[in-house]
Amino acid sequence: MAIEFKLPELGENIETAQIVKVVVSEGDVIKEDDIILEIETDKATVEVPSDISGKVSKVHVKDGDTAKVGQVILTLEAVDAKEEKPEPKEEKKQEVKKEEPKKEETNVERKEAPKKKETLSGGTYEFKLPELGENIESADVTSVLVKAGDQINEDDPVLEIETDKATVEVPIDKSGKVREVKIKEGQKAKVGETVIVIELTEDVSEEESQHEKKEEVVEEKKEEKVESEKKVESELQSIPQISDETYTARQFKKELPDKIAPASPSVRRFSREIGIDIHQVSGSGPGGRISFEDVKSFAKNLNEKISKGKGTIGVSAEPLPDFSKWGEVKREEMSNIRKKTAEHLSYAWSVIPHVTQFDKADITELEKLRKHYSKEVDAAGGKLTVTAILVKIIAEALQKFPQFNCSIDMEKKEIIYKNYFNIGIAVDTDRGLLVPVIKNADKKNVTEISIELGEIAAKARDKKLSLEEMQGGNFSISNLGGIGGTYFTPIVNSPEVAILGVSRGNYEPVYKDGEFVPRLMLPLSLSYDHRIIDGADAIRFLRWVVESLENPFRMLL
Ligand code: CAO
Repeated sequence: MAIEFKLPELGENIETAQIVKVVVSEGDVIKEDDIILEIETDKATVEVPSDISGKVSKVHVKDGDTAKVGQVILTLEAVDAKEEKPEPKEEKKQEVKKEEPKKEETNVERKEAPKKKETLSGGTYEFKLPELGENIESADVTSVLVKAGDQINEDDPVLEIETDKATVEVPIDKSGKVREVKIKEGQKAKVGETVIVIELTEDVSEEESQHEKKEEVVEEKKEEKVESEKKVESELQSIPQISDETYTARQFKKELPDKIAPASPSVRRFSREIGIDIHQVSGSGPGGRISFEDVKSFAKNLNEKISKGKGTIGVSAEPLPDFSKWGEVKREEMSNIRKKTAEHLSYAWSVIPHVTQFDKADITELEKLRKHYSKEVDAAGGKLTVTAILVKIIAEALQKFPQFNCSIDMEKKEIIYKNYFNIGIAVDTDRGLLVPVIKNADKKNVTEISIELGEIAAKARDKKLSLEEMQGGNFSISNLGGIGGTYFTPIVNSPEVAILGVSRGNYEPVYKDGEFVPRLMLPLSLSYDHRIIDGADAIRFLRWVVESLENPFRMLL
């Protein structure tokens, strides 16, 4: 009887795929899960395994064709189990191996291996529910994945369980034939309770197969390496698509079970979880078997290549057009300050989930005070400006709202609260933006801050700032009001968690006591890191700043 294999669903909105390689030929006998095609969609390159078994009587597509989802790819004739002799199978395997070296040790084949040996040690092994984590004593069995008579290998998942923390698959730690399953779906199993009894299989297969495959592996390794490097290169060419590719591959595997990579289920799962396509990983174990370490080192290398090659966070620079086509152009190397600013701000923008909160402060009264005390501050050698006053107000606010005076350590999942109050001031220079820091602003009065602000701004413009003077900031202020503007959205100066943008103070009609009166209003923009600061905290902080500008006496309370 003829059976048709059609191109399966490939994911949402994917209707066609390009056939990169047809791996089988007419006359081949294929089994369920054997790879038959390598295809490329606009999102990923993936292998297509068969979901049926039989002898290929007709291949309807060729390399380079475009096939539609649902299109007939192969016609197969059902074969008698006996007809599936080892000889042709071996031939086919070798052919396939030339194209796809890692296919040689599929799960299907691994499951067959012990059958060949059939060497039972005679011993039985009681598999007990392993430790599941601190304070977890039992788990609900949501699924039993094996039954009596099944041949299973070390690392095969045998149960799916649910604790109060997670749902996980439990892999077995020995190979053998299931004699008895002592637990049912829906039951509770205690840690240490015997859940499955197996008849142990002597693990001679590993050694033998290693010997058999040794020569093949050496040759295949070379091909595999070249293939894998090519894939990494192509991945680097299309970094923005990495997430798409991973997503599609995952979607795809939901429909077509992942039984291709020569790796244990736990390694495959780990690889999936960290977004690595296991087919790109070269295994260092016997027969190219992929270990946890192989996946980790692949991911590490990929990350290094990405950051070296691109200098940006996970986003490649788009190729530039030839601008000279449209007119005269001049290329100029970036200054060091510009390079650093570009890298630092790209990093902050990519990593920090930014939100900007706006508000306005009525600084009419403050302006009167500023003018009144200006001469005094002038005499002391400073200039009493709204920036200097804001430094003092922010130093006070940081003490009242400690989550604005911290940094986040995402690696350790910790928040670092600082018990000092250093404020960075963005200074506009002809070489670009510099952010010197006023240290311990909480311990200085407004006159001292005004003097220091004048000094560091002058040093910044005269290229006299030391590195030390630009380090250690907890919060930044960027005042563009001297130049103009209404509102803007400043970028948080990572690893700080918030920044105050100040725009130009202007007289506006404000409705007060039943009439419109002219008031000097200062627009403020507070950008913050939403990982650590919530919207409600942000507006409370900004309101406190606004009220302190409107009534400086408030700071003394
Ligand atoms: N609204 C209205 N007027 C303002 C103002 C505001 N928000 N901020 C400052 N001014 C006024 C000052 O009162 C001063 O006026 P007078 O000379 O009449 O007194 C004038 O503008 C210039 O002020 P200043 O710049 O000398 O002093 P400052 O302390 O307010 O600012 C500094 C110091 C270093 C912040 C500022 O010179 C500067 O470089 N600003 C640019 C910051 C920047 O580039 N940010 C962008 C970072 S992101 O790209």
